[in-house]
Amino acid sequence: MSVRCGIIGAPNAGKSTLYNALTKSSVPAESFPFCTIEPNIGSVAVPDARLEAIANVVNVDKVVPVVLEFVDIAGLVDGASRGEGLGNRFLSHIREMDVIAHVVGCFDQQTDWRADIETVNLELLLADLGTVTRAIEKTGRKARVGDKSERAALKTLTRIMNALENGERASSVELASDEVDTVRQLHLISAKRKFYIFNVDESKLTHSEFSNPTHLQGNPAVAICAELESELAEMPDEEQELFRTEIGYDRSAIDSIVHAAYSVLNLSTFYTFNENEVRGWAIARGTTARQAAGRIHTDMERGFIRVEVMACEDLISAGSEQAVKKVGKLRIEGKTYQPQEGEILRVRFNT
Ligand SMILES: Nc1nc2c(ncn2[C@@H]2O[C@H](COP(=O)(O)OP(=O)(O)OP(=O)(O)O)[C@@H](O)[C@H]2O)c(=O)[nH]1
Ligand SMILES: [Mg+2]
Repeated sequence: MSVRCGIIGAPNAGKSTLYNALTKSSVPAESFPFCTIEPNIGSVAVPDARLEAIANVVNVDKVVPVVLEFVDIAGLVDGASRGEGLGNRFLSHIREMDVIAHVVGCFDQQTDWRADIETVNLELLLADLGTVTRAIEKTGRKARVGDKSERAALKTLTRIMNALENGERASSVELASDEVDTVRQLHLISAKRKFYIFNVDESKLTHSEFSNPTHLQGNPAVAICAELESELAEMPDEEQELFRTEIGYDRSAIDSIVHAAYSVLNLSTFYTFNENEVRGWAIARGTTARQAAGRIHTDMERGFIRVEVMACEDLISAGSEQAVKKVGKLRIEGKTYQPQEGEILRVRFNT
């Protein structure tokens, strides 16, 4: 189970350096434009101390964390949507992502990072505009031969086109429930949730200019130092922690990024365990117990009877499932129950 995160930004923003640090792989990161030629896909376990704690209590060795999947593509330059540079070739990979991480390089005094943000965002809008325009042509042909649903779709698409032409993201267009599918099918980049990653100089990590910028249209931002992260990635875990404490920056890039991705996607984590493993799952808040069961296995959703729920803190402090039951903190819930952050679920179902 993974959350897919597409890394975009201007050339030399530090995307590959960050990607390497996160995935500890070795994608070449060099200071010339378009160092990244093929998109790179890598996975990172979401750090989660609760998994280990649960595993301890229930006495299993194997923990399966939530995974963040990253795709690193080439930088987007002015004109990318018309085929300039290489970034555009990989936008199709970004279309498959759940969330967009826009890396902004500000470690070098010379870069005009505000202009870089504008350029990248404009190219993304133009790329979406191309997608919508093609969809309108196709839908228009069908609408002319009198298909009613195609005529409705055409109206929706035209509204999206107008918004994009006004420089607004597709996500800013309010859609009626019967319009959602038409837009979803296009996988527009500007319809996706996004957050900014400011790649700053180590000395500026705690600068409020970057940790709390106000000009990002409500999209959250985190500040990291890709170079520092790539040095830390080489160290053993305990050393990394010491180092971070020493420089007064105790939040790792992956923690910040997970936090941002969870917040823009409105995700929460629940857990399951059996005699073999403890597993973490990320679901959108508001997902029902039955839908959550479907994430584990489609049979569980189909044959759903009820779910037994406990807070992982209760299990950890009580020391066993039996003890949780004894103090009356194991609850039985039905299919419409909405699991809360940190709960452990045991789904009962008919096979
Ligand atoms: N000083 C400093 N240099 C950095 C930092 N992050 C990246 N760099 C350098 O900037 C250059 C470009 O970094 P990359 O990670 O390749 O940039 P990119 O965004 O992947 O570039 P493209 O793939 O060409 O779009 C490299 O020489 C990095 O070492 C940083 O935080 N501080
Ligand atoms: Mg790169």
